[in-house]
Amino acid sequence: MKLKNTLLIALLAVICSANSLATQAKVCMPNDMDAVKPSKHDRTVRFATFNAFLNRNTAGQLITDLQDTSNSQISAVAEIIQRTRPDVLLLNEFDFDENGEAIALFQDNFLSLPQNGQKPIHYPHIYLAPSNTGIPSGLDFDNDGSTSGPGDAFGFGFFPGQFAMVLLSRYPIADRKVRTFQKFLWKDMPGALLPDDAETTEPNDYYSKEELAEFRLSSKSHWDIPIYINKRIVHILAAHPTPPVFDGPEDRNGKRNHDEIRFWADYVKGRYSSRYIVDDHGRRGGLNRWSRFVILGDYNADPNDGDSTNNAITQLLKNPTIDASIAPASLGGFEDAENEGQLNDIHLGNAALDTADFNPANPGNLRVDYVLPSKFGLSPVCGGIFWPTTKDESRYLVGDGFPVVSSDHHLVWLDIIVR
Ligand SMILES: [Ca+2]
Ligand SMILES: [Ca+2]
Ligand SMILES: [Ca+2]
Ligand SMILES: [Ca+2]
Repeated sequence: MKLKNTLLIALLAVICSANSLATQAKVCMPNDMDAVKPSKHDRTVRFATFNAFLNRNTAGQLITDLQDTSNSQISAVAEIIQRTRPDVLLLNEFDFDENGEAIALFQDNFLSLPQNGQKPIHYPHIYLAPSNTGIPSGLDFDNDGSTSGPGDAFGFGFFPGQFAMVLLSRYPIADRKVRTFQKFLWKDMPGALLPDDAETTEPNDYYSKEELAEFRLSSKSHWDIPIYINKRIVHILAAHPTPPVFDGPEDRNGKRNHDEIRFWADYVKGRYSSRYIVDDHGRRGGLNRWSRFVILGDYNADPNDGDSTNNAITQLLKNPTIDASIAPASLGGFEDAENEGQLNDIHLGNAALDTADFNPANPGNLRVDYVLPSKFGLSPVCGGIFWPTTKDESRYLVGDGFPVVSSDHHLVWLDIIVR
């Protein structure tokens, strides 16, 4: 309790200064990790995003691992979900297989079984689709002289579907109204931040004309998944933009990350902004202004720290159609940054808002995972980040970051009233 009080006082000081400077968002966190309680309001729906680190090094390995109900990492991921009990949950970094075998095994062998005495949870509605990761392009995107390898795939990956994503829902999914943007070409975004080869006078020519004719914007996929909640339609907008690092002075990944985020910013901003957008079935445009939506996912972009290009995430946090007024937070994230220091000490952002537990030497902990509702028709109530402190009973589910116990990211949730 003492530790919690000390932390809380320090945290409140940081929140007050952070609020006056960077964000106007209200910080919201669960006050007791041992009992994350579902909201009482009957129209309140819990939306969550979790980069669950359920990717593996080879195709099929995840399915093999999911057959072993004693797998400790997968059990820890499942227990976090059972404790937080989201109604709608996006999992990032969940390897894709066409038949949905992996997600069925995750449900049957883990979520449906009590983990350390937690109540099982069942998701009757699932959405999954192919991801650009690991699909060979046949081109030499990373300029290493060969056209095979993870850097030449449409999205970085060692096999098709690595690092993919899946949506789990207690509410029905309007399957036939789902739109995917897996194949949308980067060059078709007006004013795209196409990287430049500084050695030539031609602008934006890091990728050749032939490469740009094939280069897909989405490193995984972008999905608009409408779900029915109490006779309303809420569009889940799911994506996982590429990390803005692992590149050179041309900043190809930083620029792609920026534009992958911009895609949703334009998609929700109305007819003029979204008119260039085309889905995988050739239908044009984005959402109209009277649509309810919740953006979910790991966007690999922190509003204050890390290596984002042009402060990419502010395209969403300051978007006129998005309500970013409630920022989920945790005491555990605040404590971890205090304990590990290094780059965390010079970060500008409030460490209680961090969602990823990264190497303190570089880049430090970051806020990269988001649940962002529309202003129209939805009202965020409160939320949190599942990041228990060293004094919490459930600490064993998260560890210090490395080695990874459950994931290097933390589940983020937001309770939202659907009006
Ligand atoms: Ca290559
Ligand atoms: Ca050039
Ligand atoms: Ca931080
Ligand atoms: Ca850590």
